Amino acid sequence: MNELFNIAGHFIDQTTIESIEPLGNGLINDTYKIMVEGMPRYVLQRINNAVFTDVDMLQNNIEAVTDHIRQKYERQGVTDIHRRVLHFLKADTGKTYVFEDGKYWRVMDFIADSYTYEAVTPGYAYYAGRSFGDFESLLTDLETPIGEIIPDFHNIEFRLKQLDDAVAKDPVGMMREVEVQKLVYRIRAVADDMCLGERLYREGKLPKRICHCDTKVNNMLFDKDGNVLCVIDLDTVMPSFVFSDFGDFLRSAANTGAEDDPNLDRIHFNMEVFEAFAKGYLEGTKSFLLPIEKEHLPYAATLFPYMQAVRFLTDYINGNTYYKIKYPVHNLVRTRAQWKLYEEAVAKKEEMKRILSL
Ligand code: GN1
Ligand code: MG
Repeated sequence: MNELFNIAGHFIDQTTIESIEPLGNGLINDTYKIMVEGMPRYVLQRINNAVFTDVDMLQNNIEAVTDHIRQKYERQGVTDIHRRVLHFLKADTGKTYVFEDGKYWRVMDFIADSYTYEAVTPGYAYYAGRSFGDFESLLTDLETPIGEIIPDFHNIEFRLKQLDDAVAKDPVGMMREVEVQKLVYRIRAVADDMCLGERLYREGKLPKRICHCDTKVNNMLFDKDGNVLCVIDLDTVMPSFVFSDFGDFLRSAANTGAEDDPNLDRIHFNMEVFEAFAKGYLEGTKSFLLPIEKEHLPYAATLFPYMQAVRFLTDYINGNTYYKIKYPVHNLVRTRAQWKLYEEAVAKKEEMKRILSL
């Protein structure tokens, strides 16, 4: 705890802090809220620098994105800007992060009276679609270059290659498990189809845009009436296909079960959430979305559970070195759940096309 108080002291007056408490369910960074006068006032985060190896680039990206959005809101006369876009504090080092004892930390303002959800109703999904669409739209004219903070982050060919490497090395002997072998087999059987996006890109047909790239439901703040206040967790903002934001939101929001649900019977793909989210997303992106991007949104809805299954299984085979886990087979349970969701999404592809009038 003392460590947290000392770190916070680089950003704010340490004597005003009442307590520092854990916040949220992120799988990568460690997040805390800093309590001042009985209220959460700031968010303190330890940046996982095994995942984000270039923290300077990371914070430059985030500052460029938040400054750009803030300026646009100012020009548009938006009144509650401090609730609509994240604001990172400068430390006594002049940067928006500090490095101490081998760890990186940052502090941002806490947005009061805001809520995060692990599941949403279709109504909320509509607002979320609109907000992620608006988010991409606001960034189409960003001139500051945004670095690819995790190279090939949503490149499924690369993720499959990582799986191949894990299978070949098999560092902890997981390939002895028949279930793991079967999952690898199933993943590989459809791999070519799932790499469609990368092929379209190489053929020069599909653009990359500045995307959020981690559009899980819980990366968005809502107000008490269900309106979206603010898009959060901006670490992975980088050039990607729009499929990233469309697909990853549905991966979490359209899943009727949990991301790591041990009961596969609970996992279905909710088409009402799909329809509402797609409506909002298409409205938000109407100024720039190309027909080829729209046409492949159903593919995106299947790609993200697939990619997440590949990533969770790879981590399981590697001995759980990337994602935080709560029990030894957590990554295997997550893989099963994501695979089930992938199958459910595939079964709904024709219906998705109908809804999108494709
Ligand atoms: C990670 O940190 P968090 O929980 O928002 C991951 C995402 C995965 C997600 C799976 C940098 O996001 O890509 O989709 O877990 N972020 C990174 O829940 O790998
Ligand atoms: Mg998050």
